[in-house]
Amino acid sequence: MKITKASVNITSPGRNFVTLKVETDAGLYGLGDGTLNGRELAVAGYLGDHLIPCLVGRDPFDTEDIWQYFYRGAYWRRGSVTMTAIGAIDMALWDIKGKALNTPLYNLLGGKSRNGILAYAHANGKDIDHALEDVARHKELGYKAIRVQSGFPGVSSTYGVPKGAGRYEPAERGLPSEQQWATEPYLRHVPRLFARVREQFGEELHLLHDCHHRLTPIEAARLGKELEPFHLFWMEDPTPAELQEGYRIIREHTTTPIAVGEVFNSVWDAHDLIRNQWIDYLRMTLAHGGGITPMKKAADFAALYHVRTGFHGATDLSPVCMAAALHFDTAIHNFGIQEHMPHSGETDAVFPHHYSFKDGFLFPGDAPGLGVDLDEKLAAQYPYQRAYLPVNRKLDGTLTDW
Ligand code: KDG
Ligand code: MG
Repeated sequence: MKITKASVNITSPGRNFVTLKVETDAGLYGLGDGTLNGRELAVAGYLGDHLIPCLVGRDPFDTEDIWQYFYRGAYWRRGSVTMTAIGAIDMALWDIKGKALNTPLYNLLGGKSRNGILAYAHANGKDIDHALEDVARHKELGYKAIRVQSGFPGVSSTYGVPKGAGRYEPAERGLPSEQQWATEPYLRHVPRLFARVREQFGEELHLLHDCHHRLTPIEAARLGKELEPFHLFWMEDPTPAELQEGYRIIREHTTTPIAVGEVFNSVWDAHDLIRNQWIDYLRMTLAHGGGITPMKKAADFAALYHVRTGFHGATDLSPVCMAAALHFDTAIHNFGIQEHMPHSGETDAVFPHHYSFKDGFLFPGDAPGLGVDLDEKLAAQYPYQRAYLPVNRKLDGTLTDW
């Protein structure tokens, strides 16, 4: 089989998505997600200008060699744009492989290690009472694991909490908006939030919280320690991870499990975190981590150190990435949990798919390959619209970490 053509589709059914379609002389095609929130056109350009010309003519079964060719052959390695572009190609090739062999992707990665994928939802509220209402709503929908975020006194808006009614979408159209941050009131507020959640919902529910990299290691250590009585499933992104050894400080002070990595793009971003057992869950996704080929190796490496996966699954990853993630989650042994922020009806219509949700679990379906498609006609009705994640500043105007 030979690759005859590859093209990039950009569509915005409520938010922007970049999809790579790789076509072959066997009449089969594969899809890969190349969406990088707020930097979509950079990945599309990188694919179109630099990678696609080198892809045409190759055998799509050669997933390992093609991945190494783009990773090693470029001289310039890593970075979110590069790795998302390589990831889109890799995902599309595995989709073709599954279709050619007439089997779902999970069978190519080890078969079924479990029957369903434990999913966690997002519950948000402008204050504790509203957050509790949203936890109750998600529990009613069947979720067994819920991430809880709420606004806190002293700031006018908080990242991760919608400003008005309606569904929460991290990116906003137009230029970046600015939001506020204040560490002390946040640190006082979060233990109160989780005390109330446990009081109302008991011990059975898995609870998660995302700090969005806003804390220093010692502040995160304090928060983790104060959250211990509420037995969180994880505390996410407590501190930026460029300095991996910062996580040692958190680890030495608290038994609250730690998840990190939605901004990572290589196993080298997590090498020390994993081998020193400073984290419990790796959140790097298939799309941003360079695709299925390197992520299988990263997951196997993590397994040696008792680290499990907890893939990022926010709405900025398209249904193509969600489908790939669910096959991966089904197959690997050290799966932990999968983030699930359901896409809008418009997005689901543009990307018809076989995966499904029931009683707190996700299922990849049994269609060959990824089991997801792109309705190009419908996609063309939603042209790209510039959008960014918000920027956050402390009350004195200083930019925060992300
Ligand atoms: O693109 C980034 C957002 O999806 C991210 O900020 C959401 O932190 C997030 C999460 O855990 O889903
Ligand atoms: Mg996060």
